[in-house]
Amino acid sequence: MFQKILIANRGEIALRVLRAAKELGIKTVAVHSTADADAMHVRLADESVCIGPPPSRESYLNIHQIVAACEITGADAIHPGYGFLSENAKFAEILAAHKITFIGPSAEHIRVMGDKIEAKKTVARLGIPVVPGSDGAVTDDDTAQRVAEEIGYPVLIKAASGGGGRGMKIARSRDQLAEALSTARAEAGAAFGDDAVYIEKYLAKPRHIEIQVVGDGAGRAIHLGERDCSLQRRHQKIWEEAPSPALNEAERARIGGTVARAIADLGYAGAGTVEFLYENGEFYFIEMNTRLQVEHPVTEAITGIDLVHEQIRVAAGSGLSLRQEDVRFNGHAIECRINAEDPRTFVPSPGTITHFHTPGGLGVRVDSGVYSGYRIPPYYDSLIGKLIVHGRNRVDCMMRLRRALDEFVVDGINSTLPLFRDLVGNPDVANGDYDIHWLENYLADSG
Ligand code: MV4
Repeated sequence: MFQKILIANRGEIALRVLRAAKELGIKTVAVHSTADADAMHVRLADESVCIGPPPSRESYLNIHQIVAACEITGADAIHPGYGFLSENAKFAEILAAHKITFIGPSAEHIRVMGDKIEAKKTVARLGIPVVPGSDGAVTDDDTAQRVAEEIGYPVLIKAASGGGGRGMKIARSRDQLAEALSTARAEAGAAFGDDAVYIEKYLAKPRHIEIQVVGDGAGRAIHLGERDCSLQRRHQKIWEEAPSPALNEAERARIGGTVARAIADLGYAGAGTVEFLYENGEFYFIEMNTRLQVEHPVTEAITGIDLVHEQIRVAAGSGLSLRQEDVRFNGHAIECRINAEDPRTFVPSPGTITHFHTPGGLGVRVDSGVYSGYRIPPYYDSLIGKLIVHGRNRVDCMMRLRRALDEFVVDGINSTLPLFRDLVGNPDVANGDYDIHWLENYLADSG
């Protein structure tokens, strides 16, 4: 097992990883920018190293500084958290060259899943259902037209180097296709330095359902069920829950089994998420994330499994702590992302939190790196905490969530708490009756 882990991140996720390391008896090293000298992750770590000025590219994305911090402190391994360097194949390679363990999958698996065309080909070969579309990149109008006629309009043109919703264009009919293709290619080239695009059937009202997996890198993998992340705005998830209100036990076992088999065959190491669109009872792969995700706690709540423990174990060569038959799903969990933003316009609201009080009690977890008197710097994302509530079933979970939201106090800045207080009282949300467009329609209608 590792003696010392460096956490190449900040905020609530840095605390999340610190806690898991401490529980395993592993020493921790925090890194921070000059803007984060007062941050909780710096206070809670055994050691800390300042790695640069506030802008991320000079600190949390600065590979040389992070490797140097690792060598100075003698850390054996680096946990990247999410965002920043977590899905950077080059970073994983550089660490390998320095004999530092990257707590995550191989550089090769990160690279394959980062190229959305390669990812889709790879998972399709492994038996995962994908969205009907082109076999690979499409460059000419004739091929685009042939594919579109085959799958039927509307079609969606996506960038191979995109992901997370960036660089997509819809063509609703043949006369829109050529322009959509050339615009998509030009925008992809400008945004990513790669103009490769591919075509898919456009799904009009899907849910976003993702499967959590963990592989041991040696041909074994388990799935930990799904999360429904359909409630989102501009590709930012705000509410995630497990299990999905849309799936039954048989559907869960079937898609979970398919995904776990595929991830095992791939030889994948560590935690990963396979994202699907779900419409009319069918799953369609869209992307795979090769990192721990923001919303991982809802899976932890319903399985009782510590995902960061499993990541560390696998990276250290200790293997998974459990088999598929040991995984049991218990009750229902919902996560609300509390952002320092205006609850209607979502404009960021950095500044000093004058008062911060978190809810507690049975089934309530708050993951946050902030405290009363903390000043949120303007340089990073606006997540200030996550409220995760667990109940014996969805109704109990919603009752507890309403109560926990009532207790939560964030003063001095704007937060998205009022939005969640509205959402828990909404009949569609109460019924689990929503798709990926629901929240944007709701915000437009309630304006
Ligand atoms: C789609 C789609 C409809 N049809 N693909 C957006 C993010 C990227 N990961 C994939 N995305 C979508 N791909 C087909 N074939 C609709 C979306 C989409 C979406 C997906 C998940 C969560 C929120 C979304 C919001 C808008 C569009």
